[in-house]
Amino acid sequence: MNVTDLTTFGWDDFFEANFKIYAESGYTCGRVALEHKNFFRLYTQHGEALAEISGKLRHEAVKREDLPAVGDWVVIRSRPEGDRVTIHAVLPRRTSFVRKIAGSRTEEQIVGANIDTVFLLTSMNQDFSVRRIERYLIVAWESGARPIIILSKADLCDRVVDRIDELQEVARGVPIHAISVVTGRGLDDVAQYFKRGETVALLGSSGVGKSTLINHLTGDDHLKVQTVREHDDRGKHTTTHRELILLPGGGLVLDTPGMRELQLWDGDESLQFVFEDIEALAEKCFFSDCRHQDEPRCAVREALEAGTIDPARYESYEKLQKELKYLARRRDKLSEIVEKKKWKKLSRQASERARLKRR
Ligand SMILES: Nc1nc2c(ncn2[C@@H]2O[C@H](COP(=O)(O)OP(=O)(O)OP(=O)(O)O)[C@@H](O)[C@H]2O)c(=O)[nH]1
Ligand SMILES: [Mg+2]
Ligand SMILES: [Zn+2]
Repeated sequence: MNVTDLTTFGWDDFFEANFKIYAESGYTCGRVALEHKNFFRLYTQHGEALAEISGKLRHEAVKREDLPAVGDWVVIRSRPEGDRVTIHAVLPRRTSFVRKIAGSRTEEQIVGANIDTVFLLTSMNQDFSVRRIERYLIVAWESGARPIIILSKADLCDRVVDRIDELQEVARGVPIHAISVVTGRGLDDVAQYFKRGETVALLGSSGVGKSTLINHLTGDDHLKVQTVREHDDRGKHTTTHRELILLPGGGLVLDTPGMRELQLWDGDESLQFVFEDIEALAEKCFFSDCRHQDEPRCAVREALEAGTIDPARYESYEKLQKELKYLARRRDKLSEIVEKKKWKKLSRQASERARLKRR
């Protein structure tokens, strides 16, 4: 059998060190490429494999994040029967891109694990939104991956330079690339981010061209793409699942379904970082707990009146701040519940063991 070096899929010393405790018991490793309803597709040393979660792992998991997500390195053992493998553990994540699930429930979703670089895509036609990019940047910084802003469909826009200027204000040093798969513009520039063993995730609304870019990189049309209806913000959601794809030139890329909303999960520090300009002003307010409403000598209000900060940007900052505060409260409640659940599980297991002993 042709044995592949796991570093092709991003394996390195970090994962090696965390795998040590399993190494002697005959376990091996794989990386989650795709999640189906009841099983996972993995990249392993011996090619692709289908995997199921062991009963023990499923039983012991108290939160969704305890279970494997796309991009995770998992500890596996092959089964004597059939060609499936069993997942016994998830190795610690180096980075994880987490959002709150869509809708009102407070639950996190791991969009991708162990991502090195995240492309935040926004197309240059009707999808273009500086405010959306601000939100994406917070989640990206929070994930631990390096964000890159990609403006797609440059061929459909005659104000490319203006758009880049507009974004530069909020990007705070994050590289911005305008690309087009039609004219080929910028494609060589983005090629630099695809390196052997490194993982790039593509995120953005439906129809911005994520799958099209990947098809261009792989040189085939493995992924389905579809024309978007003009002026229909519901889009069509062509891609329906997340998939980690190995590129012919080395490197891995994660295609994701378009997100209608990217809700924050956590990110106080990232908010401060993304809105450093406003945070710096707030420090100059006379009152240290200034709410920037009607307090005297408020540097933020002064800047807003003088026009040195964009009111729309300030509004977005306030909105995101509120969202994070609300989430922090919900999460506190949630962790209390999880803690209780964990105790219940543990004590149930203990009494079960005691019962078996007595028999
Ligand atoms: N003009 C132009 N069209 C593009 C470009 N890139 C992608 N498209 C078109 O945009 C449409 C949507 O592309 P997809 O790649 O399916 O978009 P996606 O981001 O994967 O969408 P979801 O899978 O729904 O999230 C297709 O018709 C593409 O041909 C580009 O650079 N220029
Ligand atoms: Mg797609
Ligand atoms: Zn103030």
